[in-house]
Amino acid sequence: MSTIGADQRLTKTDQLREHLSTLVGERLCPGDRLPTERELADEFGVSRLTVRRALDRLESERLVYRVQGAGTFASRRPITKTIEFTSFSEDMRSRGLSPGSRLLDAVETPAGARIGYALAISPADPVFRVRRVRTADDAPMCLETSHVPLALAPGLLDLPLEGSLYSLLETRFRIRLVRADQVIRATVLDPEEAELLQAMPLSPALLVERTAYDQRGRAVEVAKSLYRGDRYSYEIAIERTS
Ligand code: 16G
Repeated sequence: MSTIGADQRLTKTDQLREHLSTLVGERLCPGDRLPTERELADEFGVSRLTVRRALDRLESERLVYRVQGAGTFASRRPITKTIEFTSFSEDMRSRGLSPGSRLLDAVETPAGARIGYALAISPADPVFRVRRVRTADDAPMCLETSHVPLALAPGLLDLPLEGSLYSLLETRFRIRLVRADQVIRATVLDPEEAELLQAMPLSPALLVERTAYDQRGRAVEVAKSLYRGDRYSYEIAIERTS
């Protein structure tokens, strides 16, 4: 029997919750079944009520999900995003996941009014538009459309676009992106987006619109990133300033 109750500062429910959260995070794969309530109660020498409360917490934190009559299962953990300027590739690597891309299309097109305004160029000026499905450990995570002024990165479309766009901008064009304005909205996937992200139509998603600037303050990229709502989340550290 494993012991619980040695740490006086935490209730038994809290201790069991911590233990199970480590089990789910480190030893179980998404979809694996947890031991039954009875097994957990026996193993840890606690009541079934304590077990149920610990599982309720994990369920509300979306670390596990329950299926009536079948048991409790480890969830696919959402990837948490810190508010730090990163590329998709850096973001995924920092979470121990392998980033990837599937190129949908890459074209040269006039900027148009909205993108032109954000990039501080004329609506008639050409931009490159690159659409990619971004993957983490080969599973679709995000649908991304980036616009970059042709004048800043001539020949961009002749380069391999399956890797990191930001690395290409840095190594080939000496453009280092350092800052962005972002708007984050809740949305749902339309049928085409859902198919590309291998999700159900109308399932929830996070839409992030970004204008990214380089070290000289030039707007270099206007992008839309559409993340699967069940796989991605933002973590923001906030502090009281007064
Ligand atoms: C991030 C950016 C996106 C950029 C991409 C480059 C957000 C919301 N968006 O996904 O604008 O195009 O990184 O990533 O963070 P890459 O260098 O791996 O291609």
